[in-house]
Amino acid sequence: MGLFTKFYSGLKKTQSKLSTEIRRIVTRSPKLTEDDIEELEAALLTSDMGLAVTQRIIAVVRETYESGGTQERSLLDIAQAEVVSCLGDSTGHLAKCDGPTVVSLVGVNGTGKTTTAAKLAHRVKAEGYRPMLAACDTFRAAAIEQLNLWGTRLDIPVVSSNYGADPASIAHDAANSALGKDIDYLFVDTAGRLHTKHNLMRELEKLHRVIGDKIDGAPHETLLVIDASTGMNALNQAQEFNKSVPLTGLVITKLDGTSKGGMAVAIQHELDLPIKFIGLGEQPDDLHPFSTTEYARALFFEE
Ligand SMILES: Nc1nc2c(ncn2[C@@H]2O[C@H](COP(=O)(O)OP(=O)(O)OP(=O)(O)O)[C@@H](O)[C@H]2O)c(=O)[nH]1
Ligand SMILES: [Mg+2]
Repeated sequence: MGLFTKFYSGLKKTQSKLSTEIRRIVTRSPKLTEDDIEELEAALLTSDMGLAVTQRIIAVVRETYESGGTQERSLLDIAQAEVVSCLGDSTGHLAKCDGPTVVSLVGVNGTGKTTTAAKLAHRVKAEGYRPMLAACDTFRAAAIEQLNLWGTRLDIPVVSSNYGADPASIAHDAANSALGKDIDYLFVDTAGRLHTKHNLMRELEKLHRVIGDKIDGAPHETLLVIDASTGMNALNQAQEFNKSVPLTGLVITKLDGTSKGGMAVAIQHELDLPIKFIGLGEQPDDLHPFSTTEYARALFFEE
């Protein structure tokens, strides 16, 4: 299945809501009225596209319709082109350096960090690299078993310890193990934490410091994992996490379960941080590099 087909089926909820609304507006009358424009604006905002991008789309729609260009370009095409022009044409990828590349997954509780760590490890393994997982969530019940299960299922080594152990000491051990075993990618699964809890943020800083002492430049990627249903509160999460542990990118998960898939557009537009991957399901293959053009195509696809 090509990337577009995957995006399209993963974003079905958002796409069908948007296209149904837009088709309803367009087929109602041959000419767009002020009411139609308002309804279009509401439809875009309901998908969590954000005010800035929505207003850009609306401005181009007005311009095109006022200059009589209705026949050439449908509303869906205009919206798609505007989203690409707002976000630029880019596709997410992971950094790779000499020796083990360390990728830390951080974020608030339940966003999909552990699943994303496993999916990423699975992904680089399929590309021919040697991955390893570090179970640095020693806090939440069953977190260690959860990562170990993924390790068994995907045949990927996991470094873990006991509940209550210092996450930084596991990171230290995992770094040693990765260096000793010629590992290409070490994925660090961290505990969920609220960005407002200062002691937990300090703990995360320590973990990163310790791993940086063992492996030059580590962590090379710090990815904030965001649940798509969070909406604009994600901006706040990103800003606060970024103050403690400089982020290199975002992963947006659970886009398959929401009709608010426009939030990826708003987030990418508002933050000076790339969305590197998106989660479109619970299975190992359901993580995809974020491509702005394919995403925009899938959002505004006309069946
Ligand atoms: N539908 C869907 N479910 C997802 C996706 N990513 C993760 N999940 C599910 O979300 C739930 C939470 O995922 P975890 O990976 O445990 O989340 P976490 O951030 O590690 O959670 P904590 O460690 O408790 O903070 C699980 O049931 C996952 O299967 C996704 O992209 N789509
Ligand atoms: Mg977890």
